[in-house]
Amino acid sequence: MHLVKADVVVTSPDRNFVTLRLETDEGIVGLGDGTLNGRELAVVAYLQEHVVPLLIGRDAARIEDTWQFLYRSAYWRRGPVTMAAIAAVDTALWDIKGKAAEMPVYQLLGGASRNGLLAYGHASGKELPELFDSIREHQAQGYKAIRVQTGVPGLKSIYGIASNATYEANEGVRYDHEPAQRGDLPNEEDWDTRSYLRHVPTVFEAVRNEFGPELPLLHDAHHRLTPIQAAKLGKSLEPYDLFWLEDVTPAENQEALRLVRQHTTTPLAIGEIFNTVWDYQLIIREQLIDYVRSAVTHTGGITHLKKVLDYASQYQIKSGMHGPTDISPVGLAAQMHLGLAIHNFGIQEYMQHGERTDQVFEQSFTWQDGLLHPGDKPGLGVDLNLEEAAKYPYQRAYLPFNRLADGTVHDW
Ligand code: KDG
Ligand code: MG
Repeated sequence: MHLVKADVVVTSPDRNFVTLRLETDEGIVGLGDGTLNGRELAVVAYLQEHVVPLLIGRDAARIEDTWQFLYRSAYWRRGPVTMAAIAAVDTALWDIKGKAAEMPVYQLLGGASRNGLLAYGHASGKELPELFDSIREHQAQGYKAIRVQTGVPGLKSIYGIASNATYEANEGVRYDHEPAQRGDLPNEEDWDTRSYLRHVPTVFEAVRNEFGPELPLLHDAHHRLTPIQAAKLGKSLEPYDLFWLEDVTPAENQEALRLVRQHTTTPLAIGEIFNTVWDYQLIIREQLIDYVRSAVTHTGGITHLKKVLDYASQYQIKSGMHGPTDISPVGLAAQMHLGLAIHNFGIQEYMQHGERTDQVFEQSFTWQDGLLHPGDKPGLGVDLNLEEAAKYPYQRAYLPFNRLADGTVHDW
């Protein structure tokens, strides 16, 4: 079975998505997600200019060989653009293999290791009352684990707090809490580490007092701290028994986590901006983390992320795959299949896409009693409705960035 067609579909129903659509000579269609939030067209160009011409005529069954060929023959390795493009091809080939075998992808990966995937949602509120309402709403929707983000005194806007109120009010659609804001320039936000470090433990104390000790709680520091600040935060959150503390230090410096680890037993999660197993080499071997945050979409697809997670399993490190809305329904489905199959699944981030997105991507997963399941349709279980997709052309969008009070650019 050979590939005869490869189209890169860009659509922006609630936000931009990049989907690779492969077709075989037997008429089987496979989908792969290559969305890189705020840099979408770089992946489109990489795919269209450099990858698609190499795919036509290739044997669709040779997933590992195609992965190695795309990775090694480029000579230039790693990086988010390259790895998202390879992920799109790899995921689409798994979709094709599942359809050809008439099996859901998780069966090809060894079959289910569990009945469903524990998922966490994003509760947020600028102040405590809004935050508590948001946690209750998530519980009412069935979430059994909840990420908690709040405002910080003195800061106007901050990562993780819904800034979609205006958009919602104006356009009547649900945007999300992780905007790559549509527009010609990125939004500027502000940041103050001392205020954040003082405030966050008080929020978790209030949440534990209100919701009790059982509810698994997570928090994302989003790369904004130095190692010693991160160590301090981990220590100060210990009484509130977090499920994990995410991205405490900028991901580039993996050795930073040694220092954090020496000071705190709060579990650590990292890796949503990592692309390969080599980014994890030191922190997995030295057991500096507890959860791998990589997404199928940004880590070379199912083939490569499975290798990362198999390596992690030797050290009792589990998966915590990245699942905000900038992972498309295709990418999310791919990681549900992977998460269902591997033994060292930990938790799946699940933010829920908007209605328009769900019309463009027809999905067959289930979400019941706080557990996700990818469903049993052959392949990934997602169809792309091309007519719907064509209604929503690409819109330029940027992630926000931070400046300190003195004007210095800071991690967002
Ligand atoms: O595109 C950036 C988002 O994917 C990121 O901000 C989301 O940190 C994130 C998370 O944990 O979901
Ligand atoms: Mg994160």
